[in-house]
Amino acid sequence: LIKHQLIIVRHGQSEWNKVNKFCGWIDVLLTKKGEEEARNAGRLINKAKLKPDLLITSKLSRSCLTGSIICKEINRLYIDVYRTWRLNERHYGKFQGEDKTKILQQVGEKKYLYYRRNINGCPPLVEKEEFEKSVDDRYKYKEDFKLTEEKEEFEAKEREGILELPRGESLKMVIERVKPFYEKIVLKEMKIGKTVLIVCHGSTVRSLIKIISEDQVSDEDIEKINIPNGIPLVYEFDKDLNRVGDYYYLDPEKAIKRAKEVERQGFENKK
Ligand code: DG2
Repeated sequence: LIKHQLIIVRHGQSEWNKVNKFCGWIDVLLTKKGEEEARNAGRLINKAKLKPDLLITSKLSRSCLTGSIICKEINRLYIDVYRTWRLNERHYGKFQGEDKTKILQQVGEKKYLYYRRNINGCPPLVEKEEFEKSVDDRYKYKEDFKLTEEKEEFEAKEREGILELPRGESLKMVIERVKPFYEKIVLKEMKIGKTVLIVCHGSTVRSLIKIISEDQVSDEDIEKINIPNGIPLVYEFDKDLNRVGDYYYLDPEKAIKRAKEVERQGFENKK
């Protein structure tokens, strides 16, 4: 019997998705198309009669804005919001701001695929000084509201550990920072009965899939998974928070088509 639902969405098209640039931790906004994709995600959530009680986003504007647009569309702007750097996109190191086709030509197809999709593919790191320029006060600890007791404990640890932010990451490194958040916050919130809506990024959605479907999605499988913008996927759980079946997209047809386009990025300059 299904008791809990978890909804996960990649933000709508960003300004840099549109122009084929690696983005990572660079903070860009949504395009008009991206805003429409976010509204559409809201409509799909409505249609599925899902009612999120808690919105979780990364600290990057494209995810925050997508979350707000969805909540407006589903008429639930009042729900609690939690934002965390742990759900930020994978730090794309020195590739951030670079054209995908240019990097493909520079490193060749094999390495390009390795950097983008292999679980161990880590881009060259940005220098410490360069990184510090792009870090602002959003990454300083701030308690916004109280969720569960575990959250307080988790955030106390967070305060100690937050000094070392990433300067380039593989998916494996992303999984390491997302996993404790999923276990300590997301699962605990679901346990007390909340339907959680997570709005994040291509690689953080992939890391969540790897964490939640661990027994079913191998390191090789995850390499083939591409996440479309703005199409919610849903996980269902029983009362003991055991996963029931695998995740499904609320618009499966469109999800397959859009995921293909994401996979082809850099190979053809499709908008
Ligand atoms: C994209 C993902 O992340 O790029 O960092 O450029 O989800 O924030 O748009 P998002 C980026 P790919 O790994 O698909 O190349």
